[in-house]
Amino acid sequence: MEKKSQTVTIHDQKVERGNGGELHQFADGDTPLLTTAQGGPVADDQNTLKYGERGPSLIEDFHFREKIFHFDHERIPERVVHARGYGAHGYFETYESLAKYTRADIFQRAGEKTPAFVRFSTVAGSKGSFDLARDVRGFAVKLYTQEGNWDIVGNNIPVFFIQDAIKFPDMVHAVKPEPDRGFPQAQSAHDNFWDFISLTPESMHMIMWVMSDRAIPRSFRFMQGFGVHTFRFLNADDESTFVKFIWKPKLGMQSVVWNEAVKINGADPDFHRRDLWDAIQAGDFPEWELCVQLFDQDFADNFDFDVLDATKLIPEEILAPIPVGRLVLDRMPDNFFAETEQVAFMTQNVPPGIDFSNDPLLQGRNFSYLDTQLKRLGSTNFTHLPINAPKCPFHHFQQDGHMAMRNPVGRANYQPNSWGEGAREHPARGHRSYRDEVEGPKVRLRAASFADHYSQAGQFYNSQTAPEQEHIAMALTFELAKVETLVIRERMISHLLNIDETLATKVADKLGIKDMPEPADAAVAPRDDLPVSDALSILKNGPDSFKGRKVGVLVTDGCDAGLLKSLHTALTAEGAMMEIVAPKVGGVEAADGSFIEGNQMIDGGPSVLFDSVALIVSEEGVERLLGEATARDFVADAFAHCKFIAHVEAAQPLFEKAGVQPDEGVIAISSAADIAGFIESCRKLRLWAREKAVKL
Ligand code: HDE
Repeated sequence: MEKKSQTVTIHDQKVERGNGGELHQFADGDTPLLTTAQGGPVADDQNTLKYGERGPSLIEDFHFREKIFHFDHERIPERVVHARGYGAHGYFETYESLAKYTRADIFQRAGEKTPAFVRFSTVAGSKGSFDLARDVRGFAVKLYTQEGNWDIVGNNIPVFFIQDAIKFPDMVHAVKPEPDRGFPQAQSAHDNFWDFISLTPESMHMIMWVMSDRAIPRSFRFMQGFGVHTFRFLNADDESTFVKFIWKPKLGMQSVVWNEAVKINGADPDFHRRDLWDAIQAGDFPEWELCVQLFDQDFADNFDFDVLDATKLIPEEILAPIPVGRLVLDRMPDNFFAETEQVAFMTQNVPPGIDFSNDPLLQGRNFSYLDTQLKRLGSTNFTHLPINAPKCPFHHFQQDGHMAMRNPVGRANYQPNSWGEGAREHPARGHRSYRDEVEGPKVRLRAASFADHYSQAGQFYNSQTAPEQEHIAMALTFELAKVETLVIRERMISHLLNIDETLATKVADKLGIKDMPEPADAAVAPRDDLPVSDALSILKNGPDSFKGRKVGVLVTDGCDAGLLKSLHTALTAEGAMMEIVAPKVGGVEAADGSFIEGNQMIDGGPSVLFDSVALIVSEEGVERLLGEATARDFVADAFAHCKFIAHVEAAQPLFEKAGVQPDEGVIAISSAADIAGFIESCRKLRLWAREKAVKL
């Protein structure tokens, strides 16, 4: 049948409708011509080629077949760990020359800026899992230095579960969904994980960290990063200094509470990636300071623990971190897949002047990261992808293979050659390894110096504030309560007894374990003389500013627009953000007749998405809110999560309805001076003193 087309106008554009109602918008003016991947112009992208209007499709339709073929192959294997991640571009700026310690080019000149790409991630969940899982966060930094790419593939926790890389597949299998049932997703609260952990005492220090608030960060912007292993700096004379890397966020650290995390995952599974996106789009560029802990062989020999053991850290009070530069993230990728998904981090990417230690975890990683790129990116030529290519000149004779986009030019593709062509190595400028003297038999043995699994776990716990200790106990209880096999719960209690007796007793009590087990057999007796390290606590190192945080303001028709404006001005001056939460996202009409647009409707903007909240409502508006469960939850959750709440007098009935007994963190505002007081309180981030009263 003859095609009957009809021209209609959509968004001021003349568009043709086919006889099935489908839209054909033709290339003209600025609209480019749609082509196949071969560059062939396409006439119709709405209908497959058929024999007759209602007849079978034709295999001859090369445009259709190419389009579907490509679509079918859009996915590449997700990372086996750290699948869910989010990246951003930025730069690293060197503070001072570190030539005394390292000849790495990046550390030679003060003020030098080096392009960087960072990818944050969770470990256990798959690519589509939620952001606020209780988990370690990956903190992987690629620095495109003038002497090749340097990847610091770290985490937001300075220690790890295991000491030897050979245990990694077991550890990861145990935390991933159980293989017979295929769940739980992105959670460690299940039998397999705790079975493995309870049979692996070396994981106890890490367990204290992942059960702490470090594992539920409020934002990537508010967490520390660690290189974890001991590395080496090598200077021009090949002298070695051991080094540990720490990234410290300029905005300070902050975490959420577990009940909040659970709700955030429902309200906004992309909470962390949205936060980074929003901050960078708003020009509020997150920043970290790179600090180094430097030490020599003497220090290593005299330190309480083995510096090659990745389940141990060196307390900052013993070895002060020295700031050596800053990392600023100021640009989101143009395309998530091309950059964040295809970025290939590798621990073995080190420039001259940076070298490895013999940490058996690091040594194993140096094999894994190259191997995994071939599986994921499908070709040995993954360095040809722009995100992975060095930004300095490079020359080598590697050629051909899948998707080879750069091949050697000229006759010589080998060295040495008689043609005088091609690059040559340079002993002075190239990467040299530290001339480490090694001796001993070939053995499969764990060093005796790795055997103390409990002392630093206890030190971590003892260094926390009371609310943080309580959170650890609650997290352990939550996780172990999901474990169905009683003997695993008990085994964990027996380990906790070696870490802290009060903690063990509390968790056992909450789990309803009546007969306390014996403490686990310890290869080395746990020490109780390790001093408190304040650097290990989040709350002891909180920010003294509300900068970078977000207030959710619940408004109704008839609200005070002037007060709202004053709040907005004060928050902007503090460097904080504000979002309007309204009964209808279209907005509300204020008492003075002005119109206030909403950013969220109440259902979509629960208080868990904000660092603190304000209730700027009218009496009539509140009347209507009292019947809304979401409005009551908004207030009840903000209170239960120990947030500061600003409110106008008219909001009172909402507190009653939400079952909230206002305390000093519930702050009445009616003037600019009150608002200043509210913001002053918000700098403390949470009113932890309330936590006992709300007993989450
Ligand atoms: Fe990884 N790890 N890992 N890891 N890791 C990977 O590499 C591995 C370890 C870390 O955003 C994989 O490209 C082994 C410690 C981060 O793309 C894989 C061992 C630390 C990322 C791999 C470890 C990390 C990875 C999976 C034990 C903190 C994400 C996909 C010896 C210091 C990087 C990939 C990104 C990713 C192996 C232990 C951090 C399979 C064998 C310890 C941040 O190669």
